[in-house]
Amino acid sequence: MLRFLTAGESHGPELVVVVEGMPAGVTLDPQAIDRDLVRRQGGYGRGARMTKIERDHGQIVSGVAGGRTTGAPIAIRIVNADFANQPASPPRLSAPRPGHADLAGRLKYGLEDFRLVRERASARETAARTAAGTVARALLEAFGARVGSFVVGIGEVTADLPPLETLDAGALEDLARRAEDDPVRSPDTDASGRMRAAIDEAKSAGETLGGVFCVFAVGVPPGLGSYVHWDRKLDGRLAQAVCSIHAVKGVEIGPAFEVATRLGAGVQDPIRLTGDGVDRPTNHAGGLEGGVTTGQPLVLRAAMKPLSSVRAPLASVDFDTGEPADPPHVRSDIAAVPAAGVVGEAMVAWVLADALVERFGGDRLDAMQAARDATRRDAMPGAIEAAPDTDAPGPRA
Ligand code: EPS
Repeated sequence: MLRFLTAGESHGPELVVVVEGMPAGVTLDPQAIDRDLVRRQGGYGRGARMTKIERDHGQIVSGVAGGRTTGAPIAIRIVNADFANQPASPPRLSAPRPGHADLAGRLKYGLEDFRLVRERASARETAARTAAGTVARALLEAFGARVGSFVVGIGEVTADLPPLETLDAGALEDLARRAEDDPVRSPDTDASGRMRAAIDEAKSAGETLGGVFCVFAVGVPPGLGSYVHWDRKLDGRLAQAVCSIHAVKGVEIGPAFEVATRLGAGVQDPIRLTGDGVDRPTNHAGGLEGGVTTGQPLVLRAAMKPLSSVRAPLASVDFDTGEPADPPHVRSDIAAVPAAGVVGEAMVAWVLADALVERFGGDRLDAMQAARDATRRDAMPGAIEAAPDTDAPGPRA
């Protein structure tokens, strides 16, 4: 099993992530961690901290030797530059901010200073997740799988994109390449201009914006996940991982909400014979059937609510005085959808890497690749060589 834990507060000295269960022998480029950290830090609509203060860098402290993983836990540190700017005793926050975890933190942990909740609930934690995601990507790459993302919409502006179910691996990667060069990570440059204008308008009004991003994975080996139990279904595992990103409130696999409005026959993905196996002309299923990867591109979209720090007064209560209160407006990003897409990549990469380890064994890369090679012909019509023992007792199909 692959797992990671992060530690650290938003304005504390640093963030730390410990990745455990990575197989030995995976090539890990330390600069790839920084590249992903820089991608996450950027995006038009970020606030002063991201644009002026932080320069995120991942320092690998264990688990990698000679550029390869050793099988030992991999610890990575990311310093918070803003720690140096913090007062020795920051003022107490006694009124919870609606939309943030403040009130939940009091109800859950009995914390009286809402600042203590905010410190750990902050989306700053996603920098550490991004570093874990880069480690996961390194394993995926050894299996020919790549993860990418692009922004679909910010506020009311939506990119003009082809229907999701028609996008093959090449088309998805092309969209991501275009998004990579765009200030809001939109592949549609015309919509990008309107998204930035909407962000400018929101900023002047003291407002914030949410949006939708798409994350995909191509080259994913078929057979990851399982249909036999609810908690092994990969669609559920992906939705959990992506929904755990700060401010993400919804996740759909493939064009799920659109498919829900149509008749059944038009939204299945036929199975066709080709010279060397089978193929699927469409991908309404988003790369998963029965919660198992099909080998088609895995495609999901996530909806992010507008960030909760707005200038307009929001009704709250001062828990020290018991009086109605307006919590002070604090520094914030205007829109963090481009960043959330990068974090989405990290979470999807993580879930897929975990499923790879589960399917092919997780001690060493070469043994995993040999196990993968042994399953390759299952995708071809014809008998499967090492079929399960059909004489075993039990129900017959
Ligand atoms: C965040 C508030 C802002 C964002 C922060 C998330 O930080 P601050 O309160 O220091 O201005 O910049 O995002 C990050 C620091 C980051 O690395 O993404 C929040 O309240 O969640």
